[in-house]
Amino acid sequence: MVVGILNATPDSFSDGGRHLDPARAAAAAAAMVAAGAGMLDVGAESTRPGATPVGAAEERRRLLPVLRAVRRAVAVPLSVDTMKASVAEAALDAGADVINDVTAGRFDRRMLPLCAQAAVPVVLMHMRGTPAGMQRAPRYRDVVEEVAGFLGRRAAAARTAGIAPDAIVLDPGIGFGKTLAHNLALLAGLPRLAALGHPVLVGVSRKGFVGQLLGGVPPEARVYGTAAAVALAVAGGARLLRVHDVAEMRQVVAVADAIARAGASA
Ligand code: HH2
Repeated sequence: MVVGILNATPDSFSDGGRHLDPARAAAAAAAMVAAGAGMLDVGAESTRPGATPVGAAEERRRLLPVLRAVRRAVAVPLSVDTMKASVAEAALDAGADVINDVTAGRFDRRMLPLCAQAAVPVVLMHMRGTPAGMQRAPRYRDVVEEVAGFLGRRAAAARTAGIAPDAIVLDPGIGFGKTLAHNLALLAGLPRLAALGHPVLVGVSRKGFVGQLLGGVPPEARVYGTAAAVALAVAGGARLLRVHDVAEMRQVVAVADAIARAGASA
């Protein structure tokens, strides 16, 4: 499934400032669904490296008008990218269907119980540190094993909180406290994460590691590089691909998935 990214933020690294206005966000959402997005991920706090955290009141003020307008505009499931249970609760009241927590329920202890009580799926992502400082010399002994261990523990915590196993989605957190080498190792090691038994979501879209591999091109010029990473993520077992360029990545996913399935049944 292709998950379209819609950031109701002034400062996101790629689409910052473009979808703060509810009417514009709704139009962008409808266009992404028409282009083949099976879900949309709406966020109101940037988590790019060095981003300034926002308070819950400000996050709700940005998010809710956009979320309500998007909810009226499209019928696909909507996930909300937040680490705060109070924001998640308001978002679920406004029609969200899934919670995407880049801290995997560690920032706010009320997050996993809330998802259990509301019976909604949750995305649990790996991040080393916090967005403010996470790119300062991150180190791992074995990044794939450490991320797999972390995600396994967080999935267990989610099950203990009462979330159904098939409602738990795991995400290696590409770019969150990782060097280029760590990101590449994780993408190459996706089968190890898929073997944890939960659907895997991967977010590589226009990210810094793609720019690094392409000599520093800006986010808008990283579409083909993103396509390569998306194709190999599908081959590695990713089931959900979080992307900005929905029409393009829909093609990439359709072809990569067909080849991966042919290989699996051969
Ligand atoms: N990446 C970003 C934000 N949220 N959530 C999940 N589950 N996985 C990711 O890889 C992920 C995420 C960062 O990308 P973006 O939303 O485009 O930028 P920003 O954080 O600047 O808003």
